[in-house]
Amino acid sequence: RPLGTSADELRFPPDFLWGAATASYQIEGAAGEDGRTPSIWDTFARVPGAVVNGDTGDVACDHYHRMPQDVALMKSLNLRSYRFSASWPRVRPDAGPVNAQGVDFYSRLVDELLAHDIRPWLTLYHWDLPQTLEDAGGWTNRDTAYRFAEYALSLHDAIGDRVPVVTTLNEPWCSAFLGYTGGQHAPGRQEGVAGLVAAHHLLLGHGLVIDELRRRGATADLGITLNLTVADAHDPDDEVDRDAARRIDALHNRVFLDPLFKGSYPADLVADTADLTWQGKPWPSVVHDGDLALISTPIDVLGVNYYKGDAVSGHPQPVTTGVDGSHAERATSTPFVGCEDVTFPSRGLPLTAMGWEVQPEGLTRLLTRLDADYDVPPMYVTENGAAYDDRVEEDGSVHDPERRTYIADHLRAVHAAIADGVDVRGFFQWSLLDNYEWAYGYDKRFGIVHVDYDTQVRTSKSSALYYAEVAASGRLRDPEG
Ligand code: GBH
Repeated sequence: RPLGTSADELRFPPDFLWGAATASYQIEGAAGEDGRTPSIWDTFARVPGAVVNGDTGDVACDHYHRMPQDVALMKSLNLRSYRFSASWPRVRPDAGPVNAQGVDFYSRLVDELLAHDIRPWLTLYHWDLPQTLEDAGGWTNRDTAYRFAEYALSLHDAIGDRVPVVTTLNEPWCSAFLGYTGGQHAPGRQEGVAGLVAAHHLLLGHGLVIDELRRRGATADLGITLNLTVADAHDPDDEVDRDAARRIDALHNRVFLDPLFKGSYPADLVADTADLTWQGKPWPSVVHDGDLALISTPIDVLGVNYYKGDAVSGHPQPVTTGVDGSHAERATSTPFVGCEDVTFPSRGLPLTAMGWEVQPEGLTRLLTRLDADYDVPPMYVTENGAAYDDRVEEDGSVHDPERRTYIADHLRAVHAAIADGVDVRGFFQWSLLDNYEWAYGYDKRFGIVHVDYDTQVRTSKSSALYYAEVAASGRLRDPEG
């Protein structure tokens, strides 16, 4: 057995993939350079009240101009893989013809990674839809799925031969339900059922890409990344709470998992949403014959992003915590369509700077549940991490003991799932760098590397040094030791 355990250290499989992740709009900057046109996030960031401090990704971490140094930084942290996303409006400005300069940036990035023996992990879509497509209806327009496939294939033709892992979508739940139902994310639409319609078209885009890449004989591992939750009834003996937890599980997890791995939408979700119509017809009319067969085309890897689970109640609650949109001035609706009655009570667990409860054991339960309930391919934790209020000391160092503990506790949770026989093959820190935290702007720092946004100086936090040691040794030691 590859796994060894002793009282004070846990050993991971020797080929376990240690990595860190970022996303194009969150780090690149260079928003108007080399032919890139606006995405929905460039637009949304300028809507008054949409983003804390009105922050935009215009400059972000200036990674577009500092890419070689950032790859050297990854190497110094012993990373074996780097998960990044490509900007659609950089590769195909206004969703039009391919932009050679845009493609060249990703081509140089991939070469730089390979030269440092760091495995590139490409995400095709991490939320930056070309604004021109949103102007035509965005993800509520079926045509967007076909445009996504067109973009994906053009990027694959340019760099696919050098990229060993390609995932289509990052967290379609956020794109669909924060973008079109709750309105906390771009494009900021608060249109209830539109989230379900967008979710279907995102899944269709995923299926079209996987199917077409298979036809072209792609050699890369292909997959998708989902953000999943563990929805626990606040009071497990209360039927109303149990039913609320079931509905949140359906609208967060199974709405994607079932089409991908069972080729159908969950019956309870369809029944719950039977009254919701889109363009005058019941919303499932957007599901055409053949769509679910495409969407359930087998994949090679499943990316799982985990930050926290949720306690769920069907009763009014005085105290809620970590709820999406709780900070937003303008978005007042829940991303869970038809769940206006659902609340997320605090469990009194420790909180990160996001107000999210720290719940590492949820990650073990999530991975184990996926393995039990679905015929999943090998899984990777493609994001996990935490925001804390870090500051640089006078000697130039950044001490973040809470993040070290957070990392250790979640790696222990992954180890427990592997020890239970679940096939988990890698782990990516969110994030390599402090970056643009969407509706929270630069206010929240998720990096294991600190970024000074005035000087663009990068400083590895003590958590980065801890993670680098784990990555090099494959062993998890006491974070305080
Ligand atoms: C991931 O989302 C993202 O993939 C990544 O880009 C992001 O930086 C990271 O997590 C940290 O958040 O309060 O209305 O603004 C995880 C799921 C969904 C959690 C959106 C934060 C905030 C919504 N995220 N949510 S809102």
